[in-house]
Amino acid sequence: MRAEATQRVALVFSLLDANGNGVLEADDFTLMGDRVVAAASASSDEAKNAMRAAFEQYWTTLADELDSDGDQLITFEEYSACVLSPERFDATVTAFAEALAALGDPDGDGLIERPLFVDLMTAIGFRPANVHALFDAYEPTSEDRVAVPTWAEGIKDYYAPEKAGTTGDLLVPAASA
Ligand SMILES: [Ca+2]
Ligand SMILES: [Ca+2]
Ligand SMILES: [Ca+2]
Repeated sequence: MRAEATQRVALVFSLLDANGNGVLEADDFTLMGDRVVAAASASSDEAKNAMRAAFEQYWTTLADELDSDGDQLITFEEYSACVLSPERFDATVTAFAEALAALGDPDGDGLIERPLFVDLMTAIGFRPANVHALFDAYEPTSEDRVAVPTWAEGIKDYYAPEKAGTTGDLLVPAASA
C-alpha cells in the first residue's frame, strides 16, 4: 500500500469520527450525513435522502466487514484494512461518490459550482484551502464549474491503495502547515 493512500485514509477516518471519540460508530455517520445535507439546501429531498443512505451504507459495510467482536465500534486499524481493499469496499465507495457528486448538482446540468463544492467538502471537514486546491486541480470551466463525473472519479481514486499523486492528495494538509 502506498504511504499516500494511508495518509488519505487516515485523514478521512479522523473526519468521519464526527463525534471525535477516536472510533467510528453509527452515530458518526448520522451526524456526518446531517452536516453534509445541511450544506446542500438547494438539493432535492431525493438527493438528500440518497446522501444519508450512502452514509448509512458506508457504516453498515464497515460494521458487516470488520466488526468481528460485535461491539459496533471500528478502530483505525480495522478501517484502513477494509477501505483499502477494493473488492470489499468498491460498491460502497461508488455509491458514496455518486451520492455526494449528485448532491453537488441540484440543478442537474452535470456541473458543480465552486461555492457549493466548498460548502459540501468543508461540511465533511476538509480545510477550505485544500478544497480550493482540489477544485482547481479538476480544471474548472471558464465559469468555475467542474463536471460531476470528474468529482465522482476523484472520490473513487482517493481510496485506491496503489495510487499516489492523485488529486485527492491535495486534501491532505502538508505536514508543515
Ligand atoms: Ca466516533
Ligand atoms: Ca469492533
Ligand atoms: Ca449544476
